[in-house]
Amino acid sequence: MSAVPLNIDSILRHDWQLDEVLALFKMPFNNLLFQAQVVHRAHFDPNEIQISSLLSIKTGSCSEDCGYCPQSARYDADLESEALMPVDEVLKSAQQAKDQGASRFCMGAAWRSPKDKDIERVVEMVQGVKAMGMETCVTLGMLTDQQTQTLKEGGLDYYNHNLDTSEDYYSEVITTRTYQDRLDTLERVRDAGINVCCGGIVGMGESDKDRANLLIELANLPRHPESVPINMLVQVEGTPLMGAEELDPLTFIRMVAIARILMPESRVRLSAGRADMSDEMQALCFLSGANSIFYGDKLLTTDNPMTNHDVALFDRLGVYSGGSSYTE
Ligand code: SAM
Ligand code: DTB
Ligand code: SF4
Repeated sequence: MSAVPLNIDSILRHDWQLDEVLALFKMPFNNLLFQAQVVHRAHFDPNEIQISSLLSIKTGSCSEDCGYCPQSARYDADLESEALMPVDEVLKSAQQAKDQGASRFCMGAAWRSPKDKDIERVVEMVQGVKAMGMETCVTLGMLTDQQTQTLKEGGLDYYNHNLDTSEDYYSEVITTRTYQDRLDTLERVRDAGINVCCGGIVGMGESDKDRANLLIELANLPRHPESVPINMLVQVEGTPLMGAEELDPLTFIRMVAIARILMPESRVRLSAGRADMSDEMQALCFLSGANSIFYGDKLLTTDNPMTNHDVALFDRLGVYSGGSSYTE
């Protein structure tokens, strides 16, 4: 029935091969979802979803050329740039996120890489958010060893840094830093003992082979990322990827299911793009093993579903928020 033997005691594998992952992309949809759900239930409460809220702490004017991103200075995306926010404003926003039920607060900055003095302020933010009883995540671009260490000592729980796509397709989307640059930052974060949040974007014109290779790259890291965000491209006017061919929603759902099968113990996060998904599509993503979301009316610069809509959806599906910690 299945291309990969069902093994719910799953020893975590780090040796996935392209042919077996491509076979998952081609297998009957019902079989794939069943397999993903079996793996999911062996490792998680199937009705519990972790929720994080996002805040853009430094917006726009980024020197990189990521073809999907409205924050690149190279594109004209009708975005107001903002310098690094003061700590007290960030903490106000974190308190609101906590009051709305988020268990983790993720702070994102439009940098290629931060300056050392930026890190000092980010550490103050991390400490303030932790003092409120929430987990912390930041995404700041490429890091040096010293910056990574400073963030770890400041108490940071997670670092988000995405591979975005396969190594082969990467240069179609980004030319200003390499795939290896990203892998180097991920290794620093892992070695410093910070939880890794790493995933990618689907819907940028890539093939199933690229999607499979991205998931293989993630699963074959020495340790699986604790959090794997699967973003559906948010097409933004002015960016090169505006007008990319619309993705078949079933392909996105397959991506989520295969991420679950390859990385059984990771939180698979249904990330950007939910505002363009039907409730039924999101329900199928949860059935496929997605068990975390970004919650709050905004992602970094683009719209997310309204919180009252998400509350109603959780209620209709009988799912609840919880399960924050992935402590060492
Ligand atoms: N500048 C840092 C970096 O690139 O690592 C951190 C912020 S960056 C906005 C974080 C991630 O957001 C990107 O790696 C990408 O995966 C995702 N992202 C950005 N724009 C997106 C879009 N239009 N649609 C979907 N995901 C997007
Ligand atoms: C991730 O993988 N997705 C989030 C988070 N990590 C930082 C960001 C999505 C950004 C979508 C475009 C925007 O709102 O600017
Ligand atoms: Fe800059 Fe990050 Fe956007 Fe790339 S994804 S342009 S690095 S903010």
